[in-house]
Amino acid sequence: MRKRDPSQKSWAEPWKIKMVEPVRRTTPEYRRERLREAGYNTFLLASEDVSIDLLTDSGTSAMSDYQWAGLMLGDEAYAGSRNFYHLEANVRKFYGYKHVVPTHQGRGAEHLVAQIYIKKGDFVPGNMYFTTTRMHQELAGGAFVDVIVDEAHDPESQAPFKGNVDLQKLEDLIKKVGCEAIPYVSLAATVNMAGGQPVSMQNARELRALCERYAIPVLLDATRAVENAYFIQQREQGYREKKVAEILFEFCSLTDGAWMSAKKDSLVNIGGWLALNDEEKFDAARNLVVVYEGLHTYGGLAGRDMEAMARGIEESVEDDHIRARVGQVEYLGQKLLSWDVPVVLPIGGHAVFLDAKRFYPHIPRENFPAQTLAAQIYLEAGVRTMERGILSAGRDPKTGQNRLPRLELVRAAIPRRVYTQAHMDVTAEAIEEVYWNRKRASGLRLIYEPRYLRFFQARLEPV
Ligand code: PLI
Repeated sequence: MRKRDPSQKSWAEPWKIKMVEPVRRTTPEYRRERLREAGYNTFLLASEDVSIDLLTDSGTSAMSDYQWAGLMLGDEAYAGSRNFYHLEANVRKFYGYKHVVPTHQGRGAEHLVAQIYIKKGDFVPGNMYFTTTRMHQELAGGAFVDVIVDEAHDPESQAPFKGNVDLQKLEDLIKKVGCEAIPYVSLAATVNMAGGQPVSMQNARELRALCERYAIPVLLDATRAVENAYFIQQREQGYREKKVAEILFEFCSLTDGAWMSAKKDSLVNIGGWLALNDEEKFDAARNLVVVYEGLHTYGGLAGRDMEAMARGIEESVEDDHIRARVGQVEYLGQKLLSWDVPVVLPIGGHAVFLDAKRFYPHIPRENFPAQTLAAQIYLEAGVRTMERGILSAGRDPKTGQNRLPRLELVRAAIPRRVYTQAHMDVTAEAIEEVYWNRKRASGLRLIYEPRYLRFFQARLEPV
């Protein structure tokens, strides 16, 4: 009997569509006007003026019928909602941590973690910064120190685990500042700003051993840890036969706690949590959450939201789901690669990242090549993407100077279970056309810059 090689077989999404939402199409003239009004910042466009929205994979996923059914079972008690206990049980079961505090979203948990662990003058090493994570570390009096492997800053490196921590860099920092000045290691898996790149199990294990020697906790940004587990299954020796759920559990067991934006992996439109194994730190978190989010059994969420999150966790770790999710991102990335469009390699878990430095070598960094590219992609086809370069990096709080990250990227993030391959085709074709006409683009300059996380609300104009 003739059989296809399993590695050559197509995959299909393990779901079918039950409800649809119309997408509006617009003309280039219309978009040019909207872009100008939005100060050339894709965050300031109205969603209704966007045809394919790849701004973010955060809170933009489609929930399943199982999750929607869960919304109807919301127990909206102020205290002790049954949905909280379901959420707590699933965080324990799938992530393995002892104690759980819900928060309204990821940055709510980042705020608590930073306030509880960091004291003024501390250093927080991490595998590349993330905007809100670093902001909360700085607001708590800490200074973020990048200890990711060098390959992470090289968009052309094809290393399979570009999210890994460089243990030498970390140990050098520990020796320089002393372990008392390091409240925890901030480990993200996958690493968003590096292009959705994963951390290997081996690296996490070695990190754990190093930190144990110096009694430094390892805290995980678990926002896309399921995607990270999928990459371990695909790329790391010894994990091919393991389920993603098992790999996730093992990975988390190498850390002391985690914060979560459930708006990504967990397939909900709002929600997050903080989970800690340490009793005392948990007690502090349970106390502080009352001040900023809500009682420790709802943390700023409705009971129904916690139910959707509990159910989303179960669905997120299914092997078929995660294969299709990352597979769709890979599909878009490979298409662009086959047309020689410069993208970050390897293709990440949640998004395809375009390398704006290679796209627009003639646009100087101070004229925001990546912001310019995001604007051009919207103009071309109504596809919304996001800058991840010098604008997102912001200014050094001490010197006030622009931070200059090596990476100057545009992110096309794919919401989960929302778009079809045809949407990916249209997106790829639009980006290719922008690439054909790349020499005609000129940069942008800032005309308004907010104090915090400037990329969200900055306004620009063409130079
Ligand atoms: O947007 P929040 O507050 O639910 O989560 C903050 C957050 C924390 N860590 C990581 C790795 C993130 O990616 C993250 C949020 N990311 C957004 C909004 C994004 O568009 O990637």
